Amino acid sequence: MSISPYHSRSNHPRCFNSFHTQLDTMAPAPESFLGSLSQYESLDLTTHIGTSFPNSSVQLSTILGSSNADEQIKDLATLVSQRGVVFFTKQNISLEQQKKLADKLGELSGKPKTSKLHIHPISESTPELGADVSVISSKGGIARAGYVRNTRASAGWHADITFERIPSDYAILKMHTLPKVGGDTLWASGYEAYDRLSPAYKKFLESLTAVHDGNFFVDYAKEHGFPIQDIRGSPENTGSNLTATHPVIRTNPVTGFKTIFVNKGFTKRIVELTPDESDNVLDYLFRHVSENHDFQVRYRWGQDGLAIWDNRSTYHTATNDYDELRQGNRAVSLGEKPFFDPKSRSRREALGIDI
Ligand SMILES: O=C(O)CCC(=O)C(=O)O
Ligand SMILES: [Fe+2]
Repeated sequence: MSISPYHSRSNHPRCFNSFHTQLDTMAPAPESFLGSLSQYESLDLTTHIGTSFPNSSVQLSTILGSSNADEQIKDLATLVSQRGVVFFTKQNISLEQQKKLADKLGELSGKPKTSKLHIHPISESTPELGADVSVISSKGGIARAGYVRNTRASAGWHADITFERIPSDYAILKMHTLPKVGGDTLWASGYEAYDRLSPAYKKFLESLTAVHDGNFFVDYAKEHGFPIQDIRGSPENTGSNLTATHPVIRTNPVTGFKTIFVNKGFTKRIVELTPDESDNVLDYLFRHVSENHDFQVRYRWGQDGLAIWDNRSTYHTATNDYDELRQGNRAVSLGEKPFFDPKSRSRREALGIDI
């Protein structure tokens, strides 16, 4: 059963203000995004982002081994791209299966054949699991390389590895070690961030490109004495200069929706603007994402909880409010070279959402 604002009559977004008096005038609910996954219990955690499969009887390891695995994984990719992030409870999936799933999500939703799992530039710091897995740890490494204590929590908002010429489509994080309380993760919707802008501002942003820079990882590697990985999952992701230029508004090829594609973690400069103008626009967009809590979802992890997100059209940030060990493993898949299709539609346009 699915409990979703888009699927259930009483929660249909068009009806929020008028449900009791105007049932008869409601537009039909848009199609479900679940496809073959509708056989499992799921619920949407907020209107704009986040769907959860709360029952641990739903195991991704079983889905991977099922006779219609490809159909279910393709539907999962669609669901993740539509809802931004999808959560699973108490997963027994192995690391090898997690990597396979990350690769298949993109493969079955049309990524280029040359796009494999990402090898993080500083993954040499965790050689024991394989270069295509990132350990996400409170002790150090990838998740801590850019972290500065005593800055605002909102400084942490990012999408993964956007400094790559071929950045990520999907990422899967499974948490195996958690503090008793704290260490939540938040995600925000890039689709809804775009949809909240005025038509004039949308059009302005659609003409721009931005530089994304991950060279702080190079500094971190130097400081800790390990080399930079210079071949990173795609023939285009090579070398040790971790910068790329991408469109500011990007089309997600799975949904066809427009999304804002700049993030506080990596985006440094809008190419077509003066430095002052660029700072001003980027500051506005970063605040737009971090200050609109009505297109964010906050997730409290449970033991062996797992999240899958679409890095093309969401942002995320961890919550640094604990001091025990917190650890998980992440697999990041590479997608397509980011593009903007001027004929693509926004999520609100396509789904007829008007709340
Ligand atoms: O620690 C977290 O909750 C998220 C870390 C992160 O940014 C990631 O896994 O990509
Ligand atoms: Fe991340």
